[in-house]
Amino acid sequence: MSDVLRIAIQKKGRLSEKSLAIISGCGIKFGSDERVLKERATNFPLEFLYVRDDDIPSYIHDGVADIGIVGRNEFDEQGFALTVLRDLGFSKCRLSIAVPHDFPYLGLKSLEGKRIATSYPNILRGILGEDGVSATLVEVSGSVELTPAVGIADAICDLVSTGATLAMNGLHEVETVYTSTAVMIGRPLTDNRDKEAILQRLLLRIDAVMKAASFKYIMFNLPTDRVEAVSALIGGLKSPTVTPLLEAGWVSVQTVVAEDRFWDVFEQLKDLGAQGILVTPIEKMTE
Ligand code: PRT
Ligand code: ZN
Repeated sequence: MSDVLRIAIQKKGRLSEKSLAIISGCGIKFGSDERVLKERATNFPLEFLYVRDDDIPSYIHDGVADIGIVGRNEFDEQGFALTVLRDLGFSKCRLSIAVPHDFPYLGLKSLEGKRIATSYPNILRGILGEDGVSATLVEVSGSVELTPAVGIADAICDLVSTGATLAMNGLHEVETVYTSTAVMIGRPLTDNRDKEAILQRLLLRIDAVMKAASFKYIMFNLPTDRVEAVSALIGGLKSPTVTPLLEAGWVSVQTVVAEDRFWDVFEQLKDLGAQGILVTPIEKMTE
């Protein structure tokens, strides 16, 4: 196989570290010299292009890169006909309407005829359009939070994660209109079977890494007569591995539990008499 798959990754910013962590979690090795703009993985046919996140969708569209990792917000705003290959779940944020404290906000209709500053005019236009609201969109590329204070907008529509920036600028978040996470996007590779095969290998690894991250492996000792109750509790997953202990009336149980249910399961296991509960992260996992 002679071809390489080219992936565009944000050079420096909120997406960079986690994008690279996912790829290296796939066992793919590469340097980490911040000055490099392009590099080749040493043990997988993958080439990295380090670019600004705004450029990623157009680079893929133009064939400069084959796939890339961007915020869904950027992808939807730019509107290129590309495919979302995977939702990677990190860099979670929301696009929200925020207004100065003296703005009487009662819903999107309150924005009728107002000036709204945003870096996401296409997404916002779509949302206002659905509600039949017509407003003047003031497109700015940064410091959106400043625009009401300097008198160029009545409200803003901007990305929020903690909300601290809005609060610092005297703005009040009144409505979330869109939510975003990092996504892996790509163009059709049907014209290149080698690249398509590399992509499928990469996606298989990414799926295993993401699946592993959403589960924990747990082991514990349990009175034998509680095995059924524990199986019911763990539910949804394949039956746990149950091994008899030397001590009569006790077994050792090994199973996986979804991360989001972990504490709930942990507490109930204790109530059911489980002892010596050991919990470990899982590195890779498949069906
Ligand atoms: O230089 P380059 O163009 O590559 O980077 P950039 O500065 O355009 O992007 P970057 O790194 O800031 O963001 C990349 C992506 O991260 C965005 O497209 C989103 O998908 C995602 N993301 C997640 C965020 C935030 N969280 C976020 N909080 N993008 C921006 N913000 C802003 C927010 O608007 C506010 O101004 O960060 C500030 C702090 O937010 P609070 O709410 O925590 O105070
Ligand atoms: Zn950017």
